[in-house]
Amino acid sequence: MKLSKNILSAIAGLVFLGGLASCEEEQPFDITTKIGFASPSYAIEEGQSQGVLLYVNDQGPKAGSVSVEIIPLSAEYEYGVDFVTIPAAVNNVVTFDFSDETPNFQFVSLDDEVEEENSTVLFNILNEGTDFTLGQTGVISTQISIADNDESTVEVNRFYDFNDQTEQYGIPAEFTEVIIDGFKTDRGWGLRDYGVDGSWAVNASGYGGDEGTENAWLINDAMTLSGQSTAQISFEIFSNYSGPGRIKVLYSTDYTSGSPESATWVELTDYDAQAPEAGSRTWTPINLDVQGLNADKFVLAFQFIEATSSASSSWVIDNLSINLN
Ligand SMILES: [Ca+2]
Ligand SMILES: [Ca+2]
Ligand SMILES: [Ca+2]
Repeated sequence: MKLSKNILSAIAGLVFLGGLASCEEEQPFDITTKIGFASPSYAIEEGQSQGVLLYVNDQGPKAGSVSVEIIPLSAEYEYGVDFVTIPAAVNNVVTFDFSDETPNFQFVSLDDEVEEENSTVLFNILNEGTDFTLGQTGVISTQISIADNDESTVEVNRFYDFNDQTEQYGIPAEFTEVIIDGFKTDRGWGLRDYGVDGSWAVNASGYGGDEGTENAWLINDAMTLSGQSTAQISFEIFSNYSGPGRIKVLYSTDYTSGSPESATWVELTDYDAQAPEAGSRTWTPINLDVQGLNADKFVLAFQFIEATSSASSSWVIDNLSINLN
């Protein structure tokens, strides 16, 4: 009997130890209410908004104030310019009332038209201003990556000083001359050494030769547009002789080849206000601006009109720059 009593005691002891062990397994649970972010990261596109969700590791309803610090990883990424939060942040800290109904604040990326690097913004839950105990390392921080959504607008430049174009009366490389049917064909455009400081340049003349009137186009090869929406055109112009004959500056986004009359052209009438008088013999800078291009290509042209075989003016163009961006 004594032995069996000892065995019973031992069994009771084991049961007791087993009970202790199961109590100890429950001990790691921390009864302190902690708050953290629900996701370690988000990815959005510029112009989109994202709810930044928090959670509390406790059953049942919980409410309290939460303060979150906003840290853009680029100094150029600014509150109020590139993003805002709802509720609004003060000194890059957003404070809001967390509850089961509103477990998040809102991050709103502001859209712009600037091509830029993708941006990242970090968020840290702050001890100060937060009614909850902070969660484990990792969940007190989250981040949003914001992808830029603007097209690349590479700047494209062309410049012609014509100084390596020395074929007398020739048409410069990357240009085509087209004379409209019925007009004078023996003059028009041609390379001459009438340019700035006696350099080579392209000259429009109707003087001499056959009877008739000029309608001669000098058309630059098309420039491909890939998102560029503006063009800046500059050149220097000089006029000999004071008779009839003038230049028009135009561009097209649908000209392919052949007669320019089959395409749509926009005349840059700002040229007329800047152009020198016929026969003034002074180099004059011209600066023209085109906005709001939305096309696949840009074609610049000069049209020489109204000059006749006798006593007409001529016009020299040098240092032509075309800049798209
Ligand atoms: Ca944009
Ligand atoms: Ca942008
Ligand atoms: Ca030149």
